[in-house]
Amino acid sequence: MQVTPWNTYQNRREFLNKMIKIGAIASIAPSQLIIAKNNRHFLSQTPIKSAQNYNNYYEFSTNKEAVMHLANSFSISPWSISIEGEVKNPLTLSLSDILDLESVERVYPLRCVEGWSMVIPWKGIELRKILNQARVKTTAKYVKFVGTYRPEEMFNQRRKILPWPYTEGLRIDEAMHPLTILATGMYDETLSKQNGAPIRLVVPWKYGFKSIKAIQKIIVQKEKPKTSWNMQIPSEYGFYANVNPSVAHPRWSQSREVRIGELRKRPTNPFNGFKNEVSHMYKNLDLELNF
Ligand SMILES: Nc1nc2c(c(=O)[nH]1)N[C@H]1C(S)=C(S)[C@@H](COP(=O)(O)O)O[C@H]1N2
Ligand SMILES: [Mo]
Repeated sequence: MQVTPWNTYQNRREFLNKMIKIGAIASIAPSQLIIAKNNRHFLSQTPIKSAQNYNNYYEFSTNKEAVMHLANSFSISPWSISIEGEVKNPLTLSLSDILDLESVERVYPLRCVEGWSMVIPWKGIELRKILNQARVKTTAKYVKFVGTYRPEEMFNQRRKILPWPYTEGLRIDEAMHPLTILATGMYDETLSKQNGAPIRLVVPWKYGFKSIKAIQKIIVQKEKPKTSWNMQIPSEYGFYANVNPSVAHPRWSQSREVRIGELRKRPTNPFNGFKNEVSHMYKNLDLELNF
């Protein structure tokens, strides 16, 4: 039997620890190489701990590491979502109604407008499933998503840092796109509170702020909805917010991003890698004006 000398063992262990610290192991483990549906890029998942410890969720805190602690006492049961507005069949679905629908699993990169990204394996349902169930009228042009207003549990809502409740919106064709999902889980677990439990939107070709957490209402409408970030700082956060490396944020470039766990920046992909799937929706739109 061959015995590994102690110092070799020790060195290897130190090397391994270092690699784990910088996330390099996670990016080469072959079992973690997964191809997103319709996406030709190989994606290695961000470690679950990073996805759960580093969160934007302004209702709780603007400190990313504090969110997981502050969201802990947020109560998410019972929960229901209403689908209303320009629909023939308005619905109120409980969380268990939603969990009974046909689910999908999707590995998507999440690109924050701040310049970092993570690769997260989601579980959820396609949004178009429940929009079809509500029977959207032909007059419908947009969908508005309303988050939760509960300042007694979401302490940061006592500060007027954003118009509350957190509100987002999509054009109807974007909402009906098969890549657009409502997530109820990630990494084979129930969605954690800091990630938007019990149910949040995920729109993979748009900046992360479009993917609103803890949704209570989905309102189909004729008018373009007013959205929280756009109302707060219209010159920096547009309605479309498609990931676009060639349109800079007024205060920083969007051409590259830091994948959490990696050391070097990587180039940002147009539409976050989903150009083939979604660019047809924007043929008649100036993407510099409609940022
Ligand atoms: N309700 C709500 N949803 C939200 C936010 C928020 O502050 N409140 N932040 C957004 C931003 S800026 C990002 S980048 C993502 C982060 O999602 P994650 O914490 O699951 O990675 O959530 C988005 N959804
Ligand atoms: Mo973000």
